Amino acid sequence: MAAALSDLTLLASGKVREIYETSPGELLIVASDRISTYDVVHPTPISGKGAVLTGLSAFWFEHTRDLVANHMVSVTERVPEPARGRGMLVRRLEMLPVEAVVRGYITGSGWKDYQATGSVSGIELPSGLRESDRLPEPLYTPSTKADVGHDEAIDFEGTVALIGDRAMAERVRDVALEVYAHAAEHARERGIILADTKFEFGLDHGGVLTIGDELCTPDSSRFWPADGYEAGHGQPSFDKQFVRDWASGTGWDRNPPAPAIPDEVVAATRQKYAEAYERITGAPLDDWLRRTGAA
Ligand code: PZK
Repeated sequence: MAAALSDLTLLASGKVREIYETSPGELLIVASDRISTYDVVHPTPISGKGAVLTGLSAFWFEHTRDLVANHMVSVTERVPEPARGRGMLVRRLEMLPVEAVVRGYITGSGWKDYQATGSVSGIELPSGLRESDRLPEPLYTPSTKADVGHDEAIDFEGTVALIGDRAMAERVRDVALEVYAHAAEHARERGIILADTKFEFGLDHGGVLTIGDELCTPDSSRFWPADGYEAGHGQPSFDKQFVRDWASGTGWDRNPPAPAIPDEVVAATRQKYAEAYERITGAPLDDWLRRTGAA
């Protein structure tokens, strides 16, 4: 295993994560400490954020293994030293070309679509819903995977066409709804509303449907504090609200470059990420850092 990440082949790079090729059939996903608001990455890292995201994904992969196979191989053995705590070795999959989005609450683009058309992803909804309302039941609202820019909403038939196998598209939908229901109930019992989330699936070498990417993290999902939840307006973000509030107050126009974040906002935000980890897993973040050799 490489001692430095720069010795590995970079396969893909997102705003706040990288994915490297390691051994044949395996990849290393590394969550960075970078943070974005309004889709722009700030120059200031939030130390511990990458560990929280990887630790939460590992927790959910362990806790949903009876619902669906997943790509996690190791967060300890063979993770290169510079990525410890933030890195996850995963099985290489043949990724399916859809984002499997599930919404339990109506917000963001779902709220926009509902206001314009009364439906979301081709599903008609009752009239009179307010922004951030809990939906009568969680909705599967898939989208395409755009290489650049924003993903485009599609309906279930759109996923059948993209996946090319109706039974597989049905399993993706059904598993996404099951995993969301499980995770949202768990989070809600611990004071966090998992408003919506995005899953990515692939097929393993034997064609078995397998969940990949990150799982129910604050970067792939909306985490809202359950305390103070109230429909009728947008909700604060559990993790990013201090940065958003501070950034709005600076007069930043939300175009790149994003401003550097002051120390007190970094410290408060780091605390919120640790709190999210601790609420969801029931264990101190330090346990994760020690288990993975990051501390
Ligand atoms: C894969 N991405 C998106 C994730 C990034 C980009 N298990 C897998 N097998 C094959 N490919 C992927 C995965 C996963 N997960 C996922 N790109 C390729 C992505 C993380 C960081 F920069």
